[in-house]
Amino acid sequence: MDKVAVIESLKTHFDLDPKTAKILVVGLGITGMSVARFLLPLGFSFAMVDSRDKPPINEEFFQNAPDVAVFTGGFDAAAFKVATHLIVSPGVSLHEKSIIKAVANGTKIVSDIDLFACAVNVPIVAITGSNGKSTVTTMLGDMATASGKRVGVGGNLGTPALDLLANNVELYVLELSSFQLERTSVLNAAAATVLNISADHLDRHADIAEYAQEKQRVYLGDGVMVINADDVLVAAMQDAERETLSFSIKDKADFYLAYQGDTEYLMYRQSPLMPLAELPLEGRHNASNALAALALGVAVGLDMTAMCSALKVFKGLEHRMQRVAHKHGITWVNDSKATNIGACVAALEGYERKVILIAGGDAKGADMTELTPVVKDKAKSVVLMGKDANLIEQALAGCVPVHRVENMVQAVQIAASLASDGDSVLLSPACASLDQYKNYQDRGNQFAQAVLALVA
Ligand code: UMA
Ligand code: ADP
Repeated sequence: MDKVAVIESLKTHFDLDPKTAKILVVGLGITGMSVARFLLPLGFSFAMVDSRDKPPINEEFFQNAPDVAVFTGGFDAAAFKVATHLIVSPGVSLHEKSIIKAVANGTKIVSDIDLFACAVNVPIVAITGSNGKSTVTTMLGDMATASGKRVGVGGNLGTPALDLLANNVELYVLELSSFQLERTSVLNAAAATVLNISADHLDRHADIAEYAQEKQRVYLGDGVMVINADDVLVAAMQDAERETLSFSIKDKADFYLAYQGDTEYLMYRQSPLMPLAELPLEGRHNASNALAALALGVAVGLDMTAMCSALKVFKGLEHRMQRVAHKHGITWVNDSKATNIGACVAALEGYERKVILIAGGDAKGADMTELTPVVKDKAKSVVLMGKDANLIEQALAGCVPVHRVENMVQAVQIAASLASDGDSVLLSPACASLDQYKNYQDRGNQFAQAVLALVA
């Protein structure tokens, strides 16, 4: 990293000058720590704050950075008052009183993604959307590696963007959440996409229009816009002045699906790329994900043959439509990462025969009646648990038998009693997990354990 060039860029875009800036890093999670590791060697003075009483503290870092003041157990008013810049972690709402007050007093908000964009001089691919971000980000990372590129893959996926910075990287692929995007003003990705928009995080965004607007920020700059032509909210984001690549699983687009003879192919304009059947993932939504990844790859010059080879061996990610067991004619599928309605709908739509659905958890303010038509069409019964089970039960009233349970072991037991030969039992909760589980992985693991114990 050329420190002088990075500081110049930070000064130009954010007035961030190590000689004058007083930075407050908000959040001591992995984002906050990646920011701290970035700022320290550039000579910035900064403090850190976290509202939690016991946030994770990296002792080793603070031993080597004795000048960095740390405030925990609330947002220290004095720390906010003196700050010229706040670098706010994605888990902290911009509607926090201390942040609103600071902004009103002229303090600037910067994100870790802004800092990253100022530090990078190789292409960035930015991926957002309500569903499929992690899948497409990982797919594209694999495609880049198969094309012989040294690639850094992370962001909301897990590794904070700033922790990816390395001298030899030729391409960065970032998954970005709406929280990361809402506080980002400099990105200029070489290629970017909003994969789809469906209701999510409405407990943190005013409404779906505001949520879509935050997602649209992924297209900031003048890079190639990769547009999902099947999604009206995304298609409306297209800018006629900008270079665009479209994808669709319904109609003709730059990347689309078409039959040649009896075989359905992934297509790029007039060229068949590979048979869809060679994509080793369940569900039409994964065909959409593959087309999006191909479009992004073409936009940054990856090799088409290498990209298709990577798709043919892509195994998918854990907790997304993952087959856990097939025993006594019953298939058990873990889709615990379906933390919103859109993902659950996509999962159900992939089935030809009716399934037994296990759902429920924290609905995050979403309107559960959006589940009703597809559940009616694709589920023969529904097992519900968690904080918003009532809401879902009301939404499904009269259209499908509903069974209420307290925990995953009960859910699996009752699903087993309802299932017969040839059925699938699908955990696709349409809700966040945090009301009952550590995270969606924990929920998926508890499902898998209960299933394996039952079928053993
Ligand atoms: N928190 C406080 N007070 C604070 C700071 C944080 O209570 O002062 C809480 C937050 O509400 C949250 C937790 O602490 O519950 C962590 O928040 P954070 O902003 O410190 O998060 P990081 O550890 O930095 O991780 C973040 C992303 N987390 C969130 O957006 C909540 C990670 O996405 C991401 O992988 C990581 O940065 C690297 O970029 C996780 C996530 O759940 C996987 N994302 C949401 C999603 O995918 O739906 C958006
Ligand atoms: P994200 O990172 O956006 O949460 P993931 O790839 O982790 O996306 O998948 C999350 C959930 O969404 C899973 O349940 C998965 O089966 C589902 N999903 C993946 N891609 C899509 C898509 N294109 N449309 C709808 N649902 C999808």
